[in-house]
Amino acid sequence: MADEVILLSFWPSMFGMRTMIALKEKGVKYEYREEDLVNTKVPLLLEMNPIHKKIPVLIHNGKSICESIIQVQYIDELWSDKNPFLPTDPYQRAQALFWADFIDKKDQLYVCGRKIWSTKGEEQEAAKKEFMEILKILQSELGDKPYFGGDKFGFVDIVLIGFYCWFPAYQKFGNFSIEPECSKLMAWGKRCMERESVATSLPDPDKIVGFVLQFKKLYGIE
Ligand code: GS8
Repeated sequence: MADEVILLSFWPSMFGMRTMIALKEKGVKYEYREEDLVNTKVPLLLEMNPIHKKIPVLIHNGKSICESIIQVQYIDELWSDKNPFLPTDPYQRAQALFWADFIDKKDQLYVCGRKIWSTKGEEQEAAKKEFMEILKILQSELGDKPYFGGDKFGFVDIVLIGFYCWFPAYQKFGNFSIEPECSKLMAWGKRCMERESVATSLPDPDKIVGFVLQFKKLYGIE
């Protein structure tokens, strides 16, 4: 029997993009269901992710897997014959998991990015500073390698790349520029965008800018 794979997500979500890229890298056929997070959450989302009630949710043959990093790891383990994301060497594997955890630790990159477009003054300045510090740490981990794991697009790339299409929005609403201090990281983003799985999963950055504008208006954020 063929696998039934459903992805509940929301198009601007960098977390949902991870799972989508992972499924595409493995060539897994799946049904995409867009969730309306602004209005009412559908019962299926609440049933499949009763703890966090968040997207993305991966539903594989009726069973749910929650949290994007765990989904990417699950996809890698289940469809292990094609394009492995995590290295097999235990030390390298631990390193990849460390960096994935670093990116999401206390939601740091996500929360700083959100503060950049939703706050002003001191709070916004602090968020921009922290955001750039995180990016610089990530850039130094990337070093001169084409991808975080070396020559091949892998786990950490999948975890981080969704933020790349948000960069123009962060820059516009935060009135700053990432490129001067993080040109290697920007080049990495461009490189990842050459992959079909990434190019077809990341929305147009202008669309993200439009989404943020709409969101700010809806919630009365100046
Ligand atoms: C984060 C998911 C998340 O924040 C993961 O899967 O990696 N750690 C989780 N999802 C958001 C949408 S992305 O902005 C979400 O579902 N929010 C709805 C809500 O909070 O009610």
